[in-house]
Amino acid sequence: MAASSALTGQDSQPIDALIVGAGFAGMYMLHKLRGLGLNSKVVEAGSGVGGTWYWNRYPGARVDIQSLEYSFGFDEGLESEWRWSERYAPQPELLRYAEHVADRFDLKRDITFNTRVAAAHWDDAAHVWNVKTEQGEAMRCRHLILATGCLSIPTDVTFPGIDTYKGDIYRTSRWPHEGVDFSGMRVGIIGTGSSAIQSIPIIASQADHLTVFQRTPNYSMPAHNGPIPDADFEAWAKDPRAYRAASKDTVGGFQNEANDALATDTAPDAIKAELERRWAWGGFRILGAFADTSIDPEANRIVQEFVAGKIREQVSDPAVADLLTPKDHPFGTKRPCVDTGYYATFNRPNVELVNLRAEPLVGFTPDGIETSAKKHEFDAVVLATGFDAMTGAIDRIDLRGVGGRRIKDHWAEGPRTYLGLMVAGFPNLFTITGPGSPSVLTNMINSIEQHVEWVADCLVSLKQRQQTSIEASAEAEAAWCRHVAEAVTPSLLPQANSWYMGANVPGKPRMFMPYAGGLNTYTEICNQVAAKDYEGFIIRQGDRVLSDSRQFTSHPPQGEIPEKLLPIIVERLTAAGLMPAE
Ligand code: NA7
Repeated sequence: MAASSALTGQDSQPIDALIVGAGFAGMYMLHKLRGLGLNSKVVEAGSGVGGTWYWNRYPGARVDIQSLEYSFGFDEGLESEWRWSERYAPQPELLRYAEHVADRFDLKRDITFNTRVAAAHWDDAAHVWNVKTEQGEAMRCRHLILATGCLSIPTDVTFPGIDTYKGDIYRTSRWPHEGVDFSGMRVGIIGTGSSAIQSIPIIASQADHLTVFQRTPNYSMPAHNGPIPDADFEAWAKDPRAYRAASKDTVGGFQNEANDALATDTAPDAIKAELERRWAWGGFRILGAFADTSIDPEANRIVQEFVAGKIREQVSDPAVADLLTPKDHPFGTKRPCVDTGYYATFNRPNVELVNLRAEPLVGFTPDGIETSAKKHEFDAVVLATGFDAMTGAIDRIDLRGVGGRRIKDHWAEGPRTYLGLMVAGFPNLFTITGPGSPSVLTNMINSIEQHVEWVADCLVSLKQRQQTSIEASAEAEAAWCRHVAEAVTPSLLPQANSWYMGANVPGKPRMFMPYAGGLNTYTEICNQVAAKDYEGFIIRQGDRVLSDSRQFTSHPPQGEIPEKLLPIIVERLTAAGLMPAE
């Protein structure tokens, strides 16, 4: 109960909104609310803005969506004055962009840095959030907006004997600001996810020797990075509004030339030509090659084999190429990586691949890492071991809603939300790109813009009508969770042990967290919900309930489903209990 909460008894006037996090989401949220005359502040754990791009400074860190699309579109002045240097901007440039946004809109005067929120308790009587930071500061706000990022809390992975190791240990997600020079060193790296795949080629080019400890290989496509071709820039610059609108009106929030054709209906020569063309283009374009690869295992196998062939082309030792080829998950069911020279790095004489499946990691020694087969000596070790994705930054806050209910308890079987935006029993709490929203399956900037604008409209509507609180109904939350499951179940996505499923964190409930129905569909649903006077939400003025529509009745626009895929879809939905058996 709020009455017994340690966070009551504060007498300061509540501000309209407290935003947690000064990454792209928190910055735009602040700018937007300020423009609407709402008194808003941000607290940020780091000493600067940028979120992901503030923390992840490992060598080779860069965005994997093209920069022309991975940048804000909400302000034409900002858009026209910034010119990206490369197709896929490197982290330092992304951080400069974040700084530029903060300066241009004078955001820092309302951001408190080096401050992490420890607790936030809803006060049932006063209808405000009482917030406490790890630094001991107390704040009150009507609305609490978590812009805490989907990949911001590293997993707690540790290894026996790690404290005895005498060399340096670096985490990709907490890289020293001054950088690291590995020249002349023997280096080990644990992990082969995106962070490792981006950093391995650079570390290998500096170090005397690099040992890569791989448990599970990932699929990676070449970025073919370089300056933005003039033709691409001109196509974008001709009408950036139209370009952005087209990006947002896609499943992934970026342009991918999605093809309606089915691989299983296409002649082998034509498949090869299409996949080659997309591979040469680079990045995620291959994901849109055929409409059935995300659903039909047969179609997916065609792409798997194509990519395996590409790995063999790049890696001269066939045994190493084989080890680098994923075999445990369909293509695209874990976030594919986008690299610059990753596979070719294994042709270097100073790079060695250790297969932890055959030679498990025993632990650290004072001099390095021991596997069941050998002791490896290192001057430095890099941990590229991933994140407690989507929920980690939220459930680490002592967050308590109505009646003192803790978010951890509410999410004991996986994160339940309504639209990925709000949680039943947690009034006036918003999550930007939260679980249950398209978020990590999309271009994050476009998802952020859509969420920020929806939340801002909602707060304006509440204020105009002197409404004090909005809360997702339990019924709407349950209906949304079911819809999230319906959206992903027909696909192959749940078949991988991915961080999308919470599979990389021991003990984390297995549940596919992001909404797989597409950013375009999702935006349409959110707009319908708002247009129906926030259906599925309970709106109050003080204790008085003003609107209580409870049910979520909005429906996603129905796209055409190729007839050939229907039996697979029906079978999976039926097996999951999401469709009655005939
Ligand atoms: P990822 O993609 O979660 O990769 C983490 C890697 O670390 C992965 O290869 C893991 O192997 C490996 N790992 C984790 N724990 C261990 C232990 N205990 N022993 C050995 N290997 C381990 O994180 P990233 O930071 O690379 O990328 C995250 C996202 O950021 C990425 O998807 C992009 O969206 C940007 P495993 O697969 O579990 O066998």
